[in-house]
This record gives sequence, structure tokens and C-alpha cells, in this order.
Amino acid sequence: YVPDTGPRVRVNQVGYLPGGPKNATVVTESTGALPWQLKSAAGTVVASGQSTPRGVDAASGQNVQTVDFSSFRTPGTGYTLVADGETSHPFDISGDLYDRLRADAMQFFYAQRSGIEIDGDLIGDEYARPAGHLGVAPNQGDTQVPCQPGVCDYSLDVRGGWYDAGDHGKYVVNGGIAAYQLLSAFERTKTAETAAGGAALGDSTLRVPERGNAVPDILDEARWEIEFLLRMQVPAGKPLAGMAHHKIHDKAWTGLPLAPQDDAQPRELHPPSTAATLNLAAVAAQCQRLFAPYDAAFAARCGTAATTAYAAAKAHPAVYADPNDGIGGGAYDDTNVTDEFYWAAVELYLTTGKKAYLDDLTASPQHTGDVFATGGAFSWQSVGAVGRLELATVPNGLPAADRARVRASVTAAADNYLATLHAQAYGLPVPGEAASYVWGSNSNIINNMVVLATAFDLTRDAKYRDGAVQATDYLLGRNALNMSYVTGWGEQNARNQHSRIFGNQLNPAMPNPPVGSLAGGPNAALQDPFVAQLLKDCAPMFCYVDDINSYSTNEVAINWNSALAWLASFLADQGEA
Ligand code: 9MR
Repeated sequence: YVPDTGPRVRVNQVGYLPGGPKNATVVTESTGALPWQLKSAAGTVVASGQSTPRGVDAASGQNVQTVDFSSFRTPGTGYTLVADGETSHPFDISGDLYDRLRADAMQFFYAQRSGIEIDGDLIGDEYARPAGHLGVAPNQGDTQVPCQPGVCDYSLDVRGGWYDAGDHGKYVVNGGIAAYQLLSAFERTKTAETAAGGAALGDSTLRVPERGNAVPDILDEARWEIEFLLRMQVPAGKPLAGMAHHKIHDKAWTGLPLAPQDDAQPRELHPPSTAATLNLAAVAAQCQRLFAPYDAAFAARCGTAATTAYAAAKAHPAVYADPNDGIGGGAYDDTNVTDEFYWAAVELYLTTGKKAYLDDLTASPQHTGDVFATGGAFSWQSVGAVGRLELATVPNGLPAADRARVRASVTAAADNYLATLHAQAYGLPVPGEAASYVWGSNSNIINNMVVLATAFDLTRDAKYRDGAVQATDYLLGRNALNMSYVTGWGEQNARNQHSRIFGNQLNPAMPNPPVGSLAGGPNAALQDPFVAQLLKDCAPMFCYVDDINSYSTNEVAINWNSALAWLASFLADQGEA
């Protein structure tokens, strides 16, 4: 199978910021420098130069050269780059390239909501659907969900939240990191110098039913998930009270595609876990401080959930989700919760300022160890870096020397990602090896960009911003497949992501994923049967196909779109850069 990858000159198909870095990659047989020309929409040559030979790119196996046209800064639409007889896809040079991406990436969450009718007037008639999983036949949940046999003697009302990804499951660890990242995008606008001063995330900035309620819409959207997370807590008086059930999903995998309201299977609560409990504690603590100005009662509910969950996790520090519990839903297993303990202590400390949490976080090996992994700073399973980023950015009473050390650890990680990015001919901040291309690789890449962006917020050193801006090119077309991984963005963009809701490829009566949906991205381990057969022996950056059947390379997921939303919000704030 040889994919049609189009013109061999690879650009950010959306465009470039006028004052930002402008790089492209040329796939070529040539080993000597090549002349290149930048052309306006009218075909006039507006800039020209020589490319830089880069040899064989490890991740793609391609012989490549790079073009740097950063010094050209004139805004316009329909530019093309010409080299080696090939003309790139067209792109813009503009300071407001990413304004809409911020809203698009955040809007995805409304379309994923469970337990509420999706209003076509808000996001388009093709996305309208009745509420899913409210106990209305043929649905059997989620208003009264029993545990798996033998796990507990009660049932819980765990309605609401977001469907995790292309499936109908809801998982506390992943819901937690996704809600965290939306809240963080919001909190960033209160602490970083942002171009728009946070107005872009205010009330009535998203198309959600809560618009106009005087609460920033991004908080409304996050709350939809937080309310679900709170419901997953084991009630007082029951065994493991205060812990959180790890997940709730169907007894067996549901069909593909299948609208949520048509799911007839029984739903089940799976056992509590320490990891889920700590994710709940972390996000609930964050909720408490961010909702305080808008809804004191809700903030207090979050505060109670956070403290009881944290105490329950300390009492039961090693209750792990079963790695084999993957029937009907993902396992999301994790047997190292040192990082979750750290993150939860950090959020509780940031919210309450209490010494007990400061002592816990200071004593954690995660506070001083190397928590910023090369291939992905953080993920649903690995949240030590989240704790570090929070301590570096959210105002707090950490002793000055320690705070400086935490901040230096963020910039040191950013320096590492920057060096990696400059060594990659496709300009992305992960090493050119198969290990970088895992399930959901795009989210790992973005989370490294989040570290770069945070380093910029902390230092105002333009090299970090340029790194985050340049790595965006990879996501939007400057890659081996010449493909934008964001639906509706770029000439050639992913639109057949694995999803039971957005099942257009299999059922034309269903929509494609909404504009702003991020695909998981290349996965060299080829962990679904469709690509295992189709893409056998692919070079890592080629291990992706825009087909609904490939859940291991091409799914949508809340934790991936939350990363995109955070990044897009940062990018939109940079203006002309
Ligand atoms: O994102 C998860 C990835 O890190 C794991 O390797 C993979 C296999 O366990 O699962 C991914 O999460 C999926 C979850 O298990 C079920 N819902 C869809 C998620 C995205 O594919």
C-alpha cells in the first residue's frame, strides 16, 4: 500500500504567522542544495533561496531538505512554495490564523457530551442527536449503573460527562486529564501575559447551551465532565468510600458506528482505583479555585470531593486498575501512581495553601526527579510534569529557591524539546524513532509543545514560542504524509477518524467528525487489525491512515483534543508573533 502523499514540498497547509518561523520540508532524490521560490497567489515570485540538505530522516525514511523562509513576512492568502519541480499546497501568512482553531478545538467537547441532547442550532443539524445514556430505551444507563458482578452492592447515577473517544466509555483518569487541560487553558489566561487577556475564553465564546450564563464557556464545558467525575466517587458508608470508580462502560464493545442513544447494552461500574481517585482529587481541587468566583456552592462541592478523594487515596495507595480489564472499554491501567499522588498534592496545595499538601509534594520523588519524558512530557498515565507545570505557573507560596528550581526544570525540558525539534527535518519535538510514534502520538507531541509554550510564558524568550509555532506545522501538513491531522484545517485533512458518533465513512446518514477534531496520529506499533495488515513495515511517520477502522492511529479522544485546545489557545494569543 503506497499512500498518495501529493506534492513533495511539505508546508503547514493552514499557514504561517507573519513574524513567526516559516519552514518547509522537501522530499527529494537530490543531495545537493535546491533553489526554492515562494509565490504569491497571482504566481509572482516574492522570495527565493537555497534549501538545506538534511539527509535521510529517520522517522520517515525519506531523503529530505528543509527550506527556511522566515524572513518573508507579508500577510496574504494562497501562497505556494516551489522546489525541485514541485508546488506545495497553498497556505496563508496571517496573524489570525489560529483564532478559530481555539474555538474549534474546544467545541469538540460539546459534540462528545453524554446525557444531554445535542442541539443542532448550536453546532449544525448534522450533529443534532437525542441525549445518550439517560436510561431511555434502548439505553440502559447511565442513571443507575450497577457494578460489575462482585465489585459493589450499590448502583450510581453517573450520567453526563464526555464520551472518551470513538467509543461509548467514560474513564476517570482520562476524563480527569482532559478536564484539567481545558481548565489549565483558562487559568493560563489569568497568569500569562496573553494578547487577548483571556477575553477569547469568556462567556459566549463557544456554542454551548450554557452560553450567556456569565460564566466563561470553557468552564461550563469542563464542568460537564467534572460533574460526572464527582458522581464516580464511592459514597460514604460503602467500602473504599471516597475513592473513585475507575471507569464505566458497556459490558461488551458497542458496534461501529452506533449513535449513543441507540446503545442497548448494559453498562457497568468497574472497581475503584487509586489512580482515578487521585485524578479526581487533582481536578476537583483545580475546580474549587477556578469556580470560586462564579459558583461558590459548586466550588465547595469540588473542594470536598478533592479532600475526601485525596484522603481515600492515601488510605488505599495501591489499588490498581486491572490491565486485562479491556472488554467493552479501554483498560487505562497504571501501576505507578507516584506521579498521580504528586499532581493531586500540587493542585490541593495551589488551592488551599495548606502545609500538609506542601509537605507531601515536597517529599515526592516527582518534585525533583526528571519528569519530562522525551517522547511526551505528560499523558493520561504520566502526570508528574503536570504537577511541575502547575507549580511553575499558578501563583503559590513555594519557597523562592524551590520555585526557581521548578521553573528551571520546565525551561530545561523545553530546551531539550527545542534541540530535538531542530534536529528533525520535519521540525517536531520528538526523536526520530519508532518509540516516539505511539498510540495517540499527536497528543504527546502537542504536550511537548505545551512545555515549550509554558517556557515562553515564563521567560518571554521568543525561541520557545517559535518552537511551539514551528511544531504546529507538523500537525497541519508538514509531515511525511502531507496530511493535516485536524479535521477541516489544511488542504488535505483527516476526516474519517474512528468514532461511533461521527460514523460518516460507514453510514452516510452520520456526520464526519466536527471541524477541529484531532486524529491520534502515526502509531508504529500498528495496534489494530486494519493497519496491521495495510501498513505492515511502515516507517514510523507513515504508520497512519485516515480510515474509521483504524482505532490505533486514527481515533478522536478527549485527552488529545484538550491538548490541541490548550495549544490553539496559546497560538491564538500570539497574534502576529
Ligand atoms: O490513549 C490510550 C493509549 O495510550 C493506549 O495505548 C490505548 C490502549 O490501551 O488506549 C488508548 O485509549 C483508548 C481507550 O483505551 C478507550 N477509549 C479510546 C481511547 C483512545 O484510543
